[in-house]
This record gives sequence, C-alpha cells and structure tokens, in this order.
Amino acid sequence: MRASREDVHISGAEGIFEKSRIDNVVRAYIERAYSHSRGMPDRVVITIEELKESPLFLKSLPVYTVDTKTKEAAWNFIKSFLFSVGVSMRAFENALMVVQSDIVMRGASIMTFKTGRRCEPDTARGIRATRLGITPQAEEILFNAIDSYKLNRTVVSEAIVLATKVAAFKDVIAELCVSDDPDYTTGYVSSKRSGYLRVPNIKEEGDRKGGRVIFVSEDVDINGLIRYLENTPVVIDSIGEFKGIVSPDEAIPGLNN
Ligand code: PML
Repeated sequence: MRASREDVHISGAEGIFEKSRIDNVVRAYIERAYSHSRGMPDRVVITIEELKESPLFLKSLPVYTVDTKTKEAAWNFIKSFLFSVGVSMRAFENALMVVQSDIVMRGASIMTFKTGRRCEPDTARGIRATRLGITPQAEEILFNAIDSYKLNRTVVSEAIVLATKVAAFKDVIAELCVSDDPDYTTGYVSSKRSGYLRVPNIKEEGDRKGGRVIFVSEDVDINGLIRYLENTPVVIDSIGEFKGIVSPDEAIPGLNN
C-alpha cells in the first residue's frame, strides 16, 4: 500500500499473506492509509501480486531497547554504535542529512559506510524493501513479546521484519531508522551482529522528519542489493530473543561485552 498527497509520501505498508487473508489485509491497509498521523492522502495505491518464487526463511533479529532518556543520549548512542561498526564521520553526517531532511523519502537511502556515497539510483525516492512477511505462528510469538513490553504491535513487528531482511544481505553493515510519523519518537539501529536496537527519544514529538539509511560496504553489489530488497521474498518463521532495556554500552557488541 502506498499513500500520498500531491505526490508527497504519507505512508506505506507491505506483507506476504496467504490468499485467504487478502480481503482482511486490504481492508486494514485502507484503514491505515486514511488514518495516518502524517495526514489525509489524495492517492492510495494497493498492489497485490502472486509470489512466483519461494521465500527465503529467516529468524528475526534479537531485540533490545537502549536506555536513552533524552534526544542527546539517543544520538550519542547512535553515533557510538555506528562508529563501532566502522561508519565514518562523513557517512554519519551524510546520513543525518537524510533523516533530518524536510523532504521525506518513500524508501531508504543506501550509503557506503566509509565514503558516505549515496548509491540509490533515485535519491528522492530511495529503495523500498518489499516482499517481506512473517508466518502466523511466528507473528503470534512476536506479538506476545511486543505486548509484554506494551509496545505498538504493528509498528514494532513490521520494523523488526524489515530490519531482519535488510541485515541479512551480505554487503549491509548497519541500518539507521527514524520514523517519519510525528507521533512516534522511537527509532532503531540494527545489524546482523548487534541485533535490532530500539532507540527511544530519537526525535521530539511532532517532528515530521524521518527516514532510513542502509550503510553498505564500499564495494557493494548495488544491483544485487536493490534486487534483493525489492524482489526477493523473505518470510520470518522464527523469532529471536526479545530482551528488555539495556544500557547504551551493553548494546554495542565488543565495547563492554
Ligand atoms: C516506522 O515508523 O515504521 C519505523 C518505526 C521504527 C521503530 C519501531 C520500534 O519501536 O521498534
């Protein structure tokens, strides 16, 4: 589902579902499109496609919530985390420009982790990871874990599924996400090694800016990555650990553990 107003992105959602669920899913997507806090769309596009390929099955990344009580603490943590995986100052600053831009992209920016070069062919649109889903059994386990921390089922589960798909590609170093929803102030950083690190207070309430940056190796197979993100079906069929709150130092692999 893609919702926009005057060609400006408002919201989007995707999933992989059994045919018998399509009716309900489409209804839920329409409801979402018309009730998003970014505003009322004047165009909603729903596309339904049959999968031609069998999906790649993955276990979801382990989840931690980093104890960041202020925006300053959140960004200090993000900077330390990204530096710990080798992201350069230049790439970090270029990523900040993406997530703090007034123009919100529909998809993610893909950036080389050292030179900070943007690799997506269309820098206004970015690359949107699609063809991702979760089995009903795995979803139930994930929802129970999310409920036990009183979090938003839809937002958190979809973000974990997406981050798991992104992190599984060989040339991906890490991902940074700031929600573009003005009411949602928790973002995340993730990587295959660290897992999915939720970062509360990444922005102030009411801030409409946001975006995703996928940091990749300098010699990234960019066509392979775009093909994987846009076309390879990925389904989460088992759930990694869902941990509670950890200190910023505990969250960075190799720093204090
Ligand atoms: C989004 O708006 O879709 C991104 C949400 C990212 C953070 C989700 C979480 O709370 O873990």
